Amino acid sequence: MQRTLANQISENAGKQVMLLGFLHWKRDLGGVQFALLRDRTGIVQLVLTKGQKLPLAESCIQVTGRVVQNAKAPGGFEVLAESAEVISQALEPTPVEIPKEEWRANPETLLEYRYVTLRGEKARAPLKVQAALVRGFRKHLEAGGFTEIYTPKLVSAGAEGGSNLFALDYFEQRAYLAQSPQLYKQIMVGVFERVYEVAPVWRAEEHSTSRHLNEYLSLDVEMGFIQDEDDVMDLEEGLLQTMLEEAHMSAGAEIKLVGHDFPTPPKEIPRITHAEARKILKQLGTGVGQDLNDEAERALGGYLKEKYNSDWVFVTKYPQGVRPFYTHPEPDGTTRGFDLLFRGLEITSGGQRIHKYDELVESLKRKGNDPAQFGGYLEVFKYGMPPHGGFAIGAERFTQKLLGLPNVRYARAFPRDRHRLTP
Ligand code: AMO
Repeated sequence: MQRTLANQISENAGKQVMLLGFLHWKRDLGGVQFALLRDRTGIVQLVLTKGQKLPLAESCIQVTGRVVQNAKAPGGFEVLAESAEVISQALEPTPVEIPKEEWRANPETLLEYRYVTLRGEKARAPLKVQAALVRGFRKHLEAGGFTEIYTPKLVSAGAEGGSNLFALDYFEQRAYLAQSPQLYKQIMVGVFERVYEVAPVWRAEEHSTSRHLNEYLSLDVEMGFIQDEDDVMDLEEGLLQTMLEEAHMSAGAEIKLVGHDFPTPPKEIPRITHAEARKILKQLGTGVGQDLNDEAERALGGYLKEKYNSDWVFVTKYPQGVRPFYTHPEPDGTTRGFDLLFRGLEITSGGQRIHKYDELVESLKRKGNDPAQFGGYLEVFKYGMPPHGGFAIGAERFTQKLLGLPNVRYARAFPRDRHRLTP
């Protein structure tokens, strides 16, 4: 008999089915036993008679039986099981009860036993939504003539500056884990004009926060022959629409399960300059530094929601002091660098880049870098580089904010943070 999946139960009402999955939960009520079987698509309620013996929760089972209607069962149907065979037996009870504890248990416990707690429906949902977002990302860019690239993750210099680099021994040399594919994606603009990458990056963040990971998935885009950074923001607007549509389409059940107010795709995102943002924040009485701190980002998010009913805002024209060396400067001391805030949190940085050799060398020096260290990157600017720009979306942070997760760690299967290297 062919396998029936949990999400195909209703269309099989009255029929005999064979299910494969994990024993999610069981309860013995004397004369009759209830159980839940979980597969990749969802959950099915099983009704078993007293004699049928069930293994420990999370064992893999094969069940055959008839589908009947029951308004009280999840999805309105259940299976009267005639046989339940164990395919792979769980050897021990799970450290937390998967159906019950997934959100209520202490986060430390959830993360420590992630290899099994991830099986919970609500625990796995963000990963499914994220996979859909990434699929939308690829889909939109492929349609726009972008080529997927794969850049080195072992590098000789940091692209983003700062001290958050992981160093390692590379034979006789010092190497680093890539903080971003920034320099390579720019080089690849000279090859394909339009490129993107979906890959992990590493940041040695000393502090443990609910928004920072030490390893995260960076969704990177770079495109050539632009006028200015507005072209890049236009691209991101369309891209976000496709990403959210794909999530709605192929992870709608998971979005519903998490039960957060998932946004509608943004048609047009308000763009305000950094100087305007600072003015607004001053009026609101929020302290601001050169870079917008978390409190400022949150306050700005709240203000824009009220004023434009928008969950999204591009903050543009950041000052030179707070942007990396590759950012295209403006004569007035600002840059063509922007951030995208979603519900008061930065989920993207981007901008137009410097594409002229001399200016790049100058900018490197101004930021205290030794141009000799950037040899392989700098060289390419001697051979004609178009005006170009791009951005990167932090996949986990975006997923976290979209789904209202209390911690960015829940948007990564096996998060790496200040104190966690396993599982
Ligand atoms: P930036 O350093 O701002 O820009 O990073 C881009 C986006 O990545 C996410 N992010 C993080 N997510 C989780 N944990 C972290 N520690 C972390 N750090 C950053 C955020 C952020 O907006 N090269 C530029 C991008 C570009 O200009 O194309 C860069 O990496 O969502």
